[in-house]
Amino acid sequence: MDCVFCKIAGGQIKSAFVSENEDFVAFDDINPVASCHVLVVPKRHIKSIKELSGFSGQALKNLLGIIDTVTDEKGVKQTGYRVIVNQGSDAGQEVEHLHFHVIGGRKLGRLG
Ligand code: DGP
Repeated sequence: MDCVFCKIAGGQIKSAFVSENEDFVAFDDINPVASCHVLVVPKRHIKSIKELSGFSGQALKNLLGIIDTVTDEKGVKQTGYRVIVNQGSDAGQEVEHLHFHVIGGRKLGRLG
């Protein structure tokens, strides 16, 4: 499958991971909008947030756990951060492999 996030998660494209666990990898966004802009990506190819219902309880815990680790690593855990999923064309989703943007390190504007 020609999916850039599968290749990063699988190591075919070399990337420094901010964190990794059984189900997810986290790496810096190539086009950051803040000093902390990390993408949390499932290792398994999952197209969209609509498929998240197929995750086990442990995988969901691992999702929250890796977000917690990333925000700690990036020093935004106390100051605040935003977790965003762009779903579909109106939201501007570019990569069709589910990913959570973890953004922080500055005052963030209103959503919309
Ligand atoms: P979205 O619009 O939610 O689909 O955001 C996709 C994000 O993925 C965008 O902020 C740029 C990032 N991105 C795309 N290709 C690569 C890549 O090859 N490496 C990294 N690190 N980030 C990428």
